[in-house]
Amino acid sequence: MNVLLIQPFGNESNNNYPPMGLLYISAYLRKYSQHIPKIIDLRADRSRIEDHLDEIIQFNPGVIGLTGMSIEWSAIKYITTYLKARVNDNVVFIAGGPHSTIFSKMVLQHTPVKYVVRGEGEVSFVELLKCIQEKQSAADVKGISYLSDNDTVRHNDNRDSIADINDIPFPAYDLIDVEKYFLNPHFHGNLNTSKRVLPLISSRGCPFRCKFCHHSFGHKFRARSADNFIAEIDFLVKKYSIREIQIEDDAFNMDIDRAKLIFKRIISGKYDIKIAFANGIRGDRIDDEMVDLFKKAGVYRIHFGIETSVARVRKLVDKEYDMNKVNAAINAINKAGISTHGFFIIGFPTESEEEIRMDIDYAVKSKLATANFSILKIFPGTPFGDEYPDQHVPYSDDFSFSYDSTRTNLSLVSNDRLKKLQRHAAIKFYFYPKRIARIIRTSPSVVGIFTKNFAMVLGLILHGKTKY
Ligand code: B12
Repeated sequence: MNVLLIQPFGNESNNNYPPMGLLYISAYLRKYSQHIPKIIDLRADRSRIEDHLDEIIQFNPGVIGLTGMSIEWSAIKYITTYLKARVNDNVVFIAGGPHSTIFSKMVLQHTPVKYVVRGEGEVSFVELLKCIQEKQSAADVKGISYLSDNDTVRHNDNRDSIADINDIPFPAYDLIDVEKYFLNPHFHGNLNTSKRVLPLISSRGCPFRCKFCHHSFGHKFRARSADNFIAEIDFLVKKYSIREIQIEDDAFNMDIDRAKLIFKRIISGKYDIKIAFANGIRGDRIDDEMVDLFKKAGVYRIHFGIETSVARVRKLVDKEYDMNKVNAAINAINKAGISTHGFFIIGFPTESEEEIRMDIDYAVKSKLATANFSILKIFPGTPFGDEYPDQHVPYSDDFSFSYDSTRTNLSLVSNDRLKKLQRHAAIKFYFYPKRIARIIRTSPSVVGIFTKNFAMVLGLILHGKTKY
């Protein structure tokens, strides 16, 4: 069966991060089925679905699948409704990815989507396509939700995670025009040393239970072997001459020995690439040997998910880590000349203005080079979402789902005050002489950081929105 997979482009999604979810399920599809995948990424070239209609009709898909974050919800709705009216009636619409996983009912009731694949999608998708092709019921396919004949929403049992992720083939980059992403890459943290940059994922899952997080890949940490991961770097360097990788794991250094082995292999492989930990790394699982390996291997930027430095709030959020170890890691990495970034969240339930200010002071005085201060969103499917079932972020527009909106606020601070504190945090953090000197010293491209990162900060200060 021809399977068309679409990455939507929404008003709020101003990045051109490659559609990793679609690239992985396509590769898996090709390895474990006869189906023929095709990917259309509207975000990569800011194109409209209307621009691709002829191409879609010609491909004649049996299934059309969409991915997307919540900030891309209106685009998911528009694209599925637009195509439903123009492709033949037998086409089955399927959705997956962060938004559809946590808002499966909303997606099934407000779009022509017949099935939602929740969470890790590879195995569920292959099984579901088999049912669709053989016109069998999908009632026993784990990990999916769908509209039953009487239009009630059915959620089949969750699927166990893939035990050995070394079984999953490398992302199917041949299904996209990779050169297009090298034109003006702005992925994660929008800071890159080269335009020939791609994201890599060396593990899935995170054992920690931070209450605001989706835990997209569950709590079991499943790691690719160093051989498997290095083979992908080798492939991307040889095939696409990449000069930089951005590691997107949720918990890359859970297994410290594996992490060190990977970096020893990158060093011995002489790949001459730059590396960023764009989605954060566990600051409490870093030692001097790891910092040394990072430096030698070309790591130039590391993000830390600090979220809050205030002990009472960290406990409340189940954000377990030893702050002394995290501070020691930030200091050592900064001393090694590697640029550091801190993710902070303000507006936690019962959080006071005083606690938010304590957190801002911590950030300002820290050795971090850059930071961003997001405002908590309570999404369904997160521990906070279970704890506050009637406080899920209400939808009025895609910005509602952005970490810059104040659509959910259970803190002791008013929405306006919270927004003012977010601006105050950015101003106090960035307009601090020592920080400016640190940014200049540790940034791979001073021009880049002032044009891109400061533009992001100014956008937040002036317009209350972080433009990625
Ligand atoms: C890289 C990243 C980014 C990138 C781009 C992400 C993107 N997809 O476009 C950037 C930096 C731009 C980004 C920004 C934001 N992000 Co972000 N990001 C990530 C991160 C760390 C990795 C994404 C990734 O590559 N995952 C790996 C791929 C393989 O996973 P996947 O896409 O989920 O695909 C799998 C399944 O979902 C499924 N699947 C996916 N699509 C489909 C489609 C079909 C048809 C099927 C069958 C299956 C299927 O199969 C795939 C393989 O198993 C994730 C965390 C995570 N671990 O995923 C957060 C995450 C996606 N981000 C999140 C959020 C909230 C944001 C922000 C909105 C936060 C903010 N500041 O406001 C911003 C938005 C910024 C903006 N305005 O553009 C949330 C999403 C929540 C939601 N409901 O949308 C996540 C899940 C983080 C979290 N743990 O809570 N992010």
